[in-house]
Amino acid sequence: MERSFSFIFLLFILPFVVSQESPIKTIVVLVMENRSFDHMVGWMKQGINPTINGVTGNECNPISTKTPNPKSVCFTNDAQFVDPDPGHSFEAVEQQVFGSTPSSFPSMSGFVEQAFSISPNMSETVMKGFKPEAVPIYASLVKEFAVFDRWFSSIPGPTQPNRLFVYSATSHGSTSHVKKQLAQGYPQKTIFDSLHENGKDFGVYFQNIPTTLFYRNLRKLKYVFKFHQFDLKFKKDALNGKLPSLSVIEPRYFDLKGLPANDDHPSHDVANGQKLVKEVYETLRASPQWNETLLVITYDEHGGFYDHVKTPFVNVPNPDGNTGPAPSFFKFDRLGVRVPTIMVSPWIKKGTVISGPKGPTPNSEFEHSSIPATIKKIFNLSSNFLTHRDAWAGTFEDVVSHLTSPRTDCPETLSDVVPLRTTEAKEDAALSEFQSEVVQLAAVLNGDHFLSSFPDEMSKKMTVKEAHEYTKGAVSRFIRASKEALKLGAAESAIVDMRSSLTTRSSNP
Ligand SMILES: *[C@@H]1O[C@@H](CO)[C@@H](O)[C@@H](O)[C@H]1NC(C)=O
Ligand SMILES: *[C@@H]1O[C@H](CO)[C@@H](O)[C@H](O)[C@H]1NC(C)=O
Ligand SMILES: *[C@@H]1O[C@H](CO)[C@@H](O)[C@H](O)[C@H]1NC(C)=O
Ligand SMILES: *[C@@H]1O[C@H](CO)[C@@H](O)[C@H](O)[C@H]1NC(C)=O
Repeated sequence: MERSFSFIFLLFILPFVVSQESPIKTIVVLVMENRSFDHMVGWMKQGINPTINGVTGNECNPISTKTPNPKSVCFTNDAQFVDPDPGHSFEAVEQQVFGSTPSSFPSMSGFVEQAFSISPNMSETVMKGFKPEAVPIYASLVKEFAVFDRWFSSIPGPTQPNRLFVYSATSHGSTSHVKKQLAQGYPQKTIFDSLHENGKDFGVYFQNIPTTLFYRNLRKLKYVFKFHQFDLKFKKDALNGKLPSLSVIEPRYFDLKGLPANDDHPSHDVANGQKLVKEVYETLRASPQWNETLLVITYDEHGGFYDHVKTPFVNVPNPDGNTGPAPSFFKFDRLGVRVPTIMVSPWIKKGTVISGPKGPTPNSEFEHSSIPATIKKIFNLSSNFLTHRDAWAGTFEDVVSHLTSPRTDCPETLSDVVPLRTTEAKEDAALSEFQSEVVQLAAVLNGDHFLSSFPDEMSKKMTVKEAHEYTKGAVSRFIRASKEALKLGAAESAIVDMRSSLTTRSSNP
């Protein structure tokens, strides 16, 4: 009875809902690195908005999940500059979420134990969150706009697989960083391809290197004009009202003196991440496109930092039939740890807190695949969903549907940010795992991956500063050669092969 009633009701309202256009014409996405929700914004429950599902300080983890009556470490609000990097491989996250005793229930009890296995100090580090004053830009944005307190990373694993989900709703079976696959480029369709098919534009504003080039399709000649240097083009395009339908901002991944990394990856200073968010916000706020803009800020994964919300594990669909490698053969049927997600638009009511989505299934959640799912909806793309995962993920177009006109009281500037780190960037340091993957990508763009010593040996010897120089050179050569190849009449679907800089080969053998 109730079912048929809602059916009639739906029929009645459907034509109205479908013809209602979103006020949003530009979506700007910024994905930061490796921090959990509780670590970045959990304490805003106390200081800013009690309806946020954050922390109280009563969240504790035992030092061991195996021995009886172990000591425990509780969550505190004194997060500071963190060096080094807590564990966040697939196996480390298993232990953080489930503890050491075999279990299928995510007790979120193994963070301290897993960190303790790295170093005793680390176990305290992972149980620290920032006071709102220490992340003043997020404090302002959470007060003024929307925070999502139930948004998960797409898989319980590290950076690259999670980043791949953001624009393609799958990691094509990767649960870790698979060097060969990263070098070849991942083959799956992306939301960029869907936008392109529908005549919509996109742009990637990068600082060191566009990691979106880990998708093979994005290396095709037809997309070469979509890549822009953030410093040269982002402000200019925004001020001229020229931002495309989807603008992706990639942070600086290398930490240099005078040009500090701003991706928030430990040990990078989150104050620099705050400065980047401030710059992006103020730029959009001053743009003639402001009234049509939605800014989405999220984190690829939790970076090993504690979060108290149980990771969803019921009816999460495998995206595309791929499973992970031995020994886990992960079925992609669980989500990763909760991460901070903040959204900004003059169409968002002040102080909005959004928890779970309203569908499309009873078990749907917000996770990174919600981004392509919502882009498809807001721009009414006729392309199919990318995988089963974005078809399932909650969409967030609703966040801009509660006002009848854009707000005029949004701050034009945000507060200044004080550095948390007192020392200089360590530009002579060895590369982190993530940075060495970036160098690997650069090596492919440069054609150097065919040399036997490359890139494994070379990236082991490189300092951060050298890697930055190398990467910068490789990206600009690749882009220049791609433009040249187009001019010479190469097929749009070709990818430049830098072995000989002006020859091309088809990407569809
Ligand atoms: C967060 O995760 C990657 C790099 O260290 C992973 O390898 C993981 O190490 C961390 N993320 C980054 C960007 O470094
Ligand atoms: C969305 O696209 C369909 C065709 O694919 C069209 O019939 C419909 O009117 C469009 N809706 C809006 C709001 O533009
Ligand atoms: C642990 O902390 C102590 C005191 O802060 C410090 O001296 C020591 O170097 C740290 N050890 C590690 C492994 O970080
Ligand atoms: C945005 O909309 C508001 C309210 O209608 C208006 O006052 C303001 O001038 C608009 N801003 C821009 C940049 O168009």
